[in-house]
Amino acid sequence: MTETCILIGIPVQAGTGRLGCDMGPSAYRAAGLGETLADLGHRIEDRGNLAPGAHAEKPHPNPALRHLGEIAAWTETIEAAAYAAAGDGLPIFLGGDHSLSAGTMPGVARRAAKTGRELFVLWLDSHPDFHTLETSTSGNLHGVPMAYATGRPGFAGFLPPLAATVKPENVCMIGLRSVDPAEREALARTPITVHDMRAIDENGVAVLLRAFIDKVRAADGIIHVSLDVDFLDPDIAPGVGTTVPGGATFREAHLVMEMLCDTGLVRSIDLVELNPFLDERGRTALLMVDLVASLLGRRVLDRPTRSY
Ligand code: HAR
Ligand code: MN
Ligand code: MN
Ligand code: MN
Repeated sequence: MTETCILIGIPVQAGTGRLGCDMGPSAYRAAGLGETLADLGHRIEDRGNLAPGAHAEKPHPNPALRHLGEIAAWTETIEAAAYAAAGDGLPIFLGGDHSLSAGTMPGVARRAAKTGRELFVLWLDSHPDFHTLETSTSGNLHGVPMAYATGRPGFAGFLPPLAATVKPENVCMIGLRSVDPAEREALARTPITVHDMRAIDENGVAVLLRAFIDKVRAADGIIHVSLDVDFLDPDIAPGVGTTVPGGATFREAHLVMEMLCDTGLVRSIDLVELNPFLDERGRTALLMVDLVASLLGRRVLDRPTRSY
C-alpha cells in the first residue's frame, strides 16, 4: 500500500542527560530514510525540523527535574504538529530523545478520537518511561512520556490538561529490561501490557506481538509505534545514550516490523533516542532506517498478506 510518509524532525535533547540526540533527524536523512521509503513506492513529504516555542524555566517541588519549561514548550509544539500530520498521512517523528512522545502520542490520540478510530500504542523500549514529575529521581524527562500520555496524575505545573490521552489498556510494551522501582509499582497498578526480555526469551516475540495485533483488530483500531533505539541490543545499535545489555536481536526487531507491516494498521511512528555522536559510522541510524523499511513494505519474498 502506498503511504504518504511525513517526516518530522524533532531535535529535542533536553530530556536526556547526554548531548547528541539533537543530531538524530540529520542522521536519519543522511542514512537515506526518505529515499529508502520512496524506493518502496511511498510518497515522501519532509516537513523539516520543529523548534520549541519561547519558554521560561518552570519551578517544581521535585528539585531533580531538568529543563521542565523547555520540554513543556516542545511538547505543545509537537502535539500540534502530530495532530496535523496524522490527518495528512503517516507521520514518522525523527528524534530526538523520548520526551518527544509526550507530544506525539497525545497528538495522534486527538486525531484518532476525531476520526473515531481506537488508538493503540506499541512501545518498543528497554524502559517503560513511566515516571511522573513527582517520582523521577534522575530528573530526565525522557523517563516520563508514557505516564503523561496515559493521563497519570503527577504532572501538575507542566501544561494545561490534555485534549486526548492514550488508554492504558491499549498500550503494549515489549523489550523491558530497565525498570525503576516507582515505575514497577505503578505499572503493576495499570492495565498496560508489559513484556520484559524474559517474556521474549520464553515465548518468542511473535507470540507476544500476535496477541497485541489480535486485540487491535478486534477493536478495529490503529497503531502508533514508539521505537526507542535501546530496544535493540547495544551490540547492533551502539548509537544511544542509555545502552542496556540483553536487548532485541536484529531478527527479533525485523520480525516485529514485518508482522506490523502485514497488518497495515500502523499510522504513525516515533524513532527516538538515536545519538549520532555515540554511533559507529552511522550503523545505528542505518539499522533504524532498515527497520522502518521492513515496517513499510520491504520484504524478501512475496507472501500472502496477513501471514502473521
Ligand atoms: N528510568 C530512568 C530515568 O528515569 C531511565 C530513563 C531512560 N529513558 C530512556 N528512554 N532512555 O527510554 O532516568
Ligand atoms: Mn533548560
Ligand atoms: Mn524510551
Ligand atoms: Mn529507552
